[in-house]
Amino acid sequence: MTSIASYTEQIERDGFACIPKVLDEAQISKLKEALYAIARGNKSQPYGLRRLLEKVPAIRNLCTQSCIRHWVEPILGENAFPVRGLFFDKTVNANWGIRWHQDVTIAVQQRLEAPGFSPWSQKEGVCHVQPPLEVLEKMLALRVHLDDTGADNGCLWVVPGSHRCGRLSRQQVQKLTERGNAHPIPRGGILAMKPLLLHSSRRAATPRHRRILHLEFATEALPHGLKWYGS
Ligand SMILES: O=C(O)CCC(=O)C(=O)O
Repeated sequence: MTSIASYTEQIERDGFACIPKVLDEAQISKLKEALYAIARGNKSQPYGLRRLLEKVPAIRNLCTQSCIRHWVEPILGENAFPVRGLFFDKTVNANWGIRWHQDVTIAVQQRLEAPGFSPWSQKEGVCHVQPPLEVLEKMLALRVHLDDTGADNGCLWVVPGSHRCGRLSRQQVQKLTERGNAHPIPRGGILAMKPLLLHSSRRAATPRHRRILHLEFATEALPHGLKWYGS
């Protein structure tokens, strides 16, 4: 059982924490059903989906439930709100790896020129931008695991404490990755992480489903008239 005191300490010190048992089998089945309902009509099952808060009411609803708020509010406070929902899977047909990186992009409703917000990009028709560090520092992501995720099927690798180093240069990233380690999470578990934590994931050696909901939370409105896309 993870205590809130040790959880908040870990998030502060390491930038992440693993919580093994959060959702039960019934919750997991409902979420999978809701996810695949929006993907029906696709020939193959999706390995990545965006805009989940808008497309899947069950996922927006999950963000309000006590099993999730329990891990969000001690870090961001009771005014925390979800701002982005993504889905990632790895399968035999979509066995991908992702290089070491920090999550430095947020989704907003509309492009407005604002100091410190740059560069801009579009993903699935939604405006994305890199905000100043202080915006990212006040965010938290919960990666909700719908399958057992181990070192053999593409679990997350992280560099503990790297979230405290600001935006990292390519050289810093290369040096820090020597300290990276893998974090298997069982089905129903959560890996909570700060966006600036250096992380990566490898192609699965034994490809099988590795379904993860990546839910991002913030706690403050954006400055200069910008608005979070998902709020
Ligand atoms: O789910 C993964 O394996 C990696 C996803 C990722 O790197 C990200 O969300 O930034």
